[in-house]
Amino acid sequence: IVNGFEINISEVPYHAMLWRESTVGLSYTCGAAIITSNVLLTAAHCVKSFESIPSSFRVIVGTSYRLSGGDSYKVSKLYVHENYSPLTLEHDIAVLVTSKKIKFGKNVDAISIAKPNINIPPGISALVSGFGTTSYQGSVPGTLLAAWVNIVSQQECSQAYRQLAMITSGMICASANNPPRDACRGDSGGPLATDNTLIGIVSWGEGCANITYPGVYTRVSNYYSWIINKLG
Ligand code: 4AZ
Repeated sequence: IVNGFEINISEVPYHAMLWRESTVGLSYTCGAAIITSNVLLTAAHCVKSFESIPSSFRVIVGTSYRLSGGDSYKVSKLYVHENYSPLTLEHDIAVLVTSKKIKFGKNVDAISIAKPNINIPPGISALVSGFGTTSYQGSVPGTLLAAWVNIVSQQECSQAYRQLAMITSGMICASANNPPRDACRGDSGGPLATDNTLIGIVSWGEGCANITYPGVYTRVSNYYSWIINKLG
């Protein structure tokens, strides 16, 4: 998160970290958001390469610290969107199912997902949280950061990215200025929330906190039925 503020996990109890276990050890992978007592959402690009080994992933919930505290749960199932494209970054969403029920409390809770009929007017503010870098070439913070960003219209975002990429209906953009605030590397998969509702998943962008290029998020409301289907 660039130009964010330190936030206590109790203010964003739906925030989770995704780690991956390999022969080399555990490595921080991405953010995620708790949506039920055993289901989280993340970005497809966070997990696509290891789709066939869900048990290599752990989610850590309930901590404001990157390297300490919280409760760890093994991932038992992982669903990457069938139409996810690493080229266009369309449908950048995945569902994680934990092998045990997540224990909820002051620091751990689920967030409602945006329904298909939700109205998200350009200009409203939403909170993005994460353990990602504080600038594009910068370092990772030890503590959870968050930033308020403003929703950008599809037209304005498409115009900003016209020479680089397509902004599709499955994406939602947000940015903030003075100082420029944005998600950055390592924030991917993490939540963009407003009004106790998950509206976005950190997906991509051209650099970080570049006022020319808004941050791009997966538009959760577009995937409501897809998500519900995976819940079984
Ligand atoms: C990344 O590389 C990344 N500013 C995530 C978010 C944004 C840019 C890059 C949005 O994970």
